[in-house]
Amino acid sequence: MDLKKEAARAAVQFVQHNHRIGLGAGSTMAHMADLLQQKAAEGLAFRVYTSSFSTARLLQQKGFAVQQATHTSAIDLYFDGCDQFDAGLNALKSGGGVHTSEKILAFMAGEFILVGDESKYVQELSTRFPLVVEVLPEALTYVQAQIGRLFAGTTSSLRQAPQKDGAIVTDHGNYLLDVMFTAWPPLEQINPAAKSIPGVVETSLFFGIAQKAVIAGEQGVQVLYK
Ligand code: ABF
Repeated sequence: MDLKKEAARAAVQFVQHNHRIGLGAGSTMAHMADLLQQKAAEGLAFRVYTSSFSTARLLQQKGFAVQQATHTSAIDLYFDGCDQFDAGLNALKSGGGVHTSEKILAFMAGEFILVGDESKYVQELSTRFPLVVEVLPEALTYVQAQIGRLFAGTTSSLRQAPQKDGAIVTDHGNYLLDVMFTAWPPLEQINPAAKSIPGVVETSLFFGIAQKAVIAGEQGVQVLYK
């Protein structure tokens, strides 16, 4: 059984007529796109937005006219996967490096709903995932030094694209710093501290944003509320 698909199947039930729906990136969202196509075929009317180029292409292939987030200040629901989330629905979303666009839509949404298999749900976020910081290229070295000062004991590295033999550049033309912690400081302190550094665009810690999480496990599907 594909648990991510089962979670997506349960999550798509929250979509109502004329909703403005946002989708993030990743394989769980690919399942959401499939299931939304079925909902549309059954006559449900809704508009779709996305933070991810790859999800946009997928949605367009399924016949959706993907709306540009630029032209709206609010959407109804934002669905996204994550690397991990904790009991407070605080999430690390560092995989795709598209967290800046994801966080914009997550804040624009009336409800941000995390979707994934049960492995994503942990009591405490693990430090095996980095805090990913999107950085303006001109500030790279400065931000890296400041992060080392603000977060003692961390190590940070510029995310590389091996196949291109260089640094990864985000959709916004910025760099990504993967910051590894040995232990998380109080989560609520991380974003205010990181974003106080000039040149930091956004971090991959989604603290206190999600209202719901839909997770699927061998025992079935659960909806968790903050
Ligand atoms: C993106 O996809 C990232 O924020 C997150 O790390 C990843 C989750 O992927 P999957 O749904 O394939 O587990 O949302």
